[in-house]
Amino acid sequence: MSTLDLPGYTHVYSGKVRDLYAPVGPDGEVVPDQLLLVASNRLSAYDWMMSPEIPDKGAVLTRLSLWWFDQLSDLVPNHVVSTDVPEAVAGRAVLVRKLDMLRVEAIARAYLTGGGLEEYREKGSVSGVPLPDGLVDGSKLPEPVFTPTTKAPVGEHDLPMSPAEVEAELGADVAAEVSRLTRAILARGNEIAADRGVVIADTKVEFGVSPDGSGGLVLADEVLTPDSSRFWPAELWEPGHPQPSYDKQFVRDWLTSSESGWDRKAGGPPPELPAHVVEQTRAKYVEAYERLTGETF
Ligand code: Q0Z
Repeated sequence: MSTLDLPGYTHVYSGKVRDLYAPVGPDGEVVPDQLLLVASNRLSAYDWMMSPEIPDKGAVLTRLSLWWFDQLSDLVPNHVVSTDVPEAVAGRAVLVRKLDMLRVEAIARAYLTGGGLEEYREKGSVSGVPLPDGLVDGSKLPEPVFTPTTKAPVGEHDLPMSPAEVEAELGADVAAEVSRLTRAILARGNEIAADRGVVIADTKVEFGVSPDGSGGLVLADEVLTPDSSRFWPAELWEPGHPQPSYDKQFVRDWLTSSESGWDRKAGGPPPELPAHVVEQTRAKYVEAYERLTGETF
């Protein structure tokens, strides 16, 4: 994958769509308390990496995350140190405080869909929280629900965690704080997004703590982006069926159309995206950024 040669940094880890580097000091030693978080232009759909990449995706998501960190700064401190980064990743990388990350994926849902909908249909509840009768795919929940999962290794799928499992992992006090903050972040996100034509159905956030044990939870990683959340165009929101995805709908529609020639169930890789699908998808990321922030990308 794209392990870039960044002056002053060494590659440490790559996820599906982001890369982590460690700064190297003048003595050649790794700087132990910082990381460079680089957002790539890679896109996944149906659990496959698409080719070609989506121009500007990494920059749009990085700018959106930074904007959200500001909007959320009265709720929770964040890991951002600086946006002064190497030229090769300018605009799509952030220097951050290296934290001890909690081993829980902190997810909250404000609308019912996906795994939450499956549990509701079976049990009338989501993550053990009882919900009113009559909800359907896309229904707005009375209030955001905390639905944590395990952090599975790359390639594996995360599994739901019960409240008892989260408490065993974090302790009761930290578990309660993670739940409260995750729900508050999604509620604030939707307060802002509601005026701007975007619905944030659910989101995954990551928290860490200072390795020296001082201070409380710190919001890390990316926040309230289309990669970490389900964004829906508000004008198309209609409970009762699966909602179109803000960012990936053109890709999914093309991949599942006869035009692509792809047989998803045959198990082979998807074909190269045509230029018009790449351009429409780039435009959706930019549109989400511009709607939410009110700024031009
Ligand atoms: C984030 C991830 C990947 C990008 C570790 N502030 C932090 N301190 C310590 N660790 C992290 C952070 Cl954000 C951290 N991730 C997820 C994986 C590229 C982000 F490959 N993993």
